[in-house]
Amino acid sequence: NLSVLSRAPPSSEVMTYCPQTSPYIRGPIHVSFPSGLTLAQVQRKNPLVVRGGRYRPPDCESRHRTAIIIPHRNREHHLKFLLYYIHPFLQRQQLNYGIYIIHQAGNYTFNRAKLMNVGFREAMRDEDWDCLFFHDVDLIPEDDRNTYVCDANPKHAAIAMDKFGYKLPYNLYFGGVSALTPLHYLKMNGFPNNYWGWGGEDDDIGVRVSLGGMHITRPSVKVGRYKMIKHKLDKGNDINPKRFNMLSKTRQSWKLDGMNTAEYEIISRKYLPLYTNITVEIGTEA
Ligand code: UD2
Ligand code: MN
Repeated sequence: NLSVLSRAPPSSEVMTYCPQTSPYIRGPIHVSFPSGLTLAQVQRKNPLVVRGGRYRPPDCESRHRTAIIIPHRNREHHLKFLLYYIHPFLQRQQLNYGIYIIHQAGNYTFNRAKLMNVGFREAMRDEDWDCLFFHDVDLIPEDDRNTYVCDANPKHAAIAMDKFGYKLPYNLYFGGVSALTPLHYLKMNGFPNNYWGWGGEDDDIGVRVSLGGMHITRPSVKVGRYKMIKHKLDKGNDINPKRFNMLSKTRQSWKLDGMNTAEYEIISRKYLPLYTNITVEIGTEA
């Protein structure tokens, strides 16, 4: 009897999907930076977050699997505040999620974009994520209607930041926080590996989106709001003087440099209570 064979299993065996729109979304978030906050406190406030900074809704099957990839070195004070805000934020969105800190080993010049390539490959080893959020450590989302799920095209989520007067600084801007599916990422050959130091890599990534045959989508200015924790340029992340010259060549270089050529050595992989820490040796400029 076909009708019996094709019947769905009894509902006690499968959790039903979460609603399309989470009932826990609240809208604007008041962001402040409480002094004396500790990671132990953040942990206590997030009892359902498990080893490696992973979470799934307890009462329904999430429709989305999102990995947050955060390039990092020497910003523990920012990381603490990001974790404090981002865990409850993602839980209110009923996501199945994981947080990855990609920590650059050593003191050589910082390379944000290459760390993202490491994060992409290493996160995909853990789970078949359907969306990756590439996220600066110092950006705190100010509205939970800014959902951390992917669109049909690469999404630039940090459209409105306090440091730019809550306006998009220029149309091709792709810095801060962006979201791509694994397919998007591979279509644009990931991010460049050769931008050492501050600047340029975000614009290169923006150009790769269109070279990969895609376009940038964004949430509304009302929702895509972020506060950047104030800071100075880090030691070891001097402004890259070659950035304009390199940017003029992205069209020639994007297929020769990117995810297909990212070489690195994993120093350690630790599944900590609030995040997975991947410490990586990414080498030096050629
Ligand atoms: C802008 C962009 C950023 C990137 C950068 C140029 C914004 C909000 N963000 O950030 O996406 O394009 O310009 O490279 O406009 N980091 C460390 N340790 C370091 C240095 C950097 O962890 O020593 C990480 C950290 O996640 C940080 C990110 O790299 O948020 C970007 O560096 P930044 O915050 O110094 O640069 P910023 O704010 O000008
Ligand atoms: Mn910053």
